[in-house]
Amino acid sequence: MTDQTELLLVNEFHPETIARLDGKYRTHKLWEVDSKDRIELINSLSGKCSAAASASWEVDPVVYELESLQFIAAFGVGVDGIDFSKTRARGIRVSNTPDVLNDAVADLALAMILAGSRNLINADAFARQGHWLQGPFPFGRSLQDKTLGIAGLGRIGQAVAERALPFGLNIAYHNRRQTESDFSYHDSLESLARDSDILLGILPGGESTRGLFNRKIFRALGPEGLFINIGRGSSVVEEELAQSLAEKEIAAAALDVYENEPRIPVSLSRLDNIILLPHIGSATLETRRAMGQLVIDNLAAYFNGSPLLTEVQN
Ligand code: NAP
Ligand code: 8YV
Repeated sequence: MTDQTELLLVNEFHPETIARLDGKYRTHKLWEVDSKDRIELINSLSGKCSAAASASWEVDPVVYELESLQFIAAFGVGVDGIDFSKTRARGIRVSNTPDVLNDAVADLALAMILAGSRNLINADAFARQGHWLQGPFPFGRSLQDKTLGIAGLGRIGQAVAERALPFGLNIAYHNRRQTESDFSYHDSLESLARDSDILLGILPGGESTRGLFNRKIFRALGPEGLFINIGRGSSVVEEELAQSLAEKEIAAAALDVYENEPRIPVSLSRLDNIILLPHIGSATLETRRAMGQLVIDNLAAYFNGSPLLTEVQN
């Protein structure tokens, strides 16, 4: 039976989870309301509704106009969509969905490493289009004894490293702080890039990582280097990546994330030495369901007055 607790749903982050929340709470769907009428909905919920659920990377700022808002349950681990200056100032608590997506994102990272090293997407087109009849496909690159540089050795970065070791890759990494791992630490991204054959970004978004992957880093990676980004698009200067790829300052790239999703710059999409994926790192049925369950469990904990399962400390 639906209880009468009011819940604001900010965007359609996962239809299956939304349907489960519809069955549990009195839900209000912000995205179904015209932008100009949203403030009216928000005002009508004032004093009655204290919780919202939203995609973690995208939150309509009108949500902060809800005076009684005390909790945002975010679907996703990267909380760059949350305005922490507002949540901090107002004591609004935030939860996210860490760890349950590590395996799916790390699996995709390995798929990108393999597809990039062996040029799989172009190989498929080559075979399909009959070019094989004119001669063999150009050689790819082996992984054994190469160095995978991980920018962001956190939960997902660690899962990528664990998968990469059996392929014979050496692991190096850069974080702001050295971890306890035995992997070789670089205190700058440029030094990591210089030491890497494959440079993989799995950094959060936000101001501290904005534009970190720029031409200087691509030049340090070098003409045989493969660049992969599965963290946030805002960490890459996309036009400089396009120039480095076009001028063969690096060999190839594979991206899952972009600065202005779902838009991908033409300067990137016209190149044939880049693999472009539509932000599918966590997009498996099982993982999205587990993320949804964590949103549901955090909301239940909030409404019961229990500790949140995965509160973001901000
Ligand atoms: P995490 O455990 O917090 O790891 C983030 C790592 O990045 C930490 O090791 C952190 O170390 C490092 N870092 C943060 N800011 C940095 C900076 N300015 N310079 C250098 N290193 C920095 O997070 P996670 O769970 O692994 O997730 C990482 C990110 O992946 C998320 O925030 C999200 O943006 C992205 N993601 C993408 C997908 C996808 O579908 N493509 C899916 C899930 C997550 P220090 O704090 O020591 O610097
Ligand atoms: C998205 C992600 O959240 O968790 C993250 O930070 O980038 C993804 O898992 C996902 O696209 C759902 O919005």
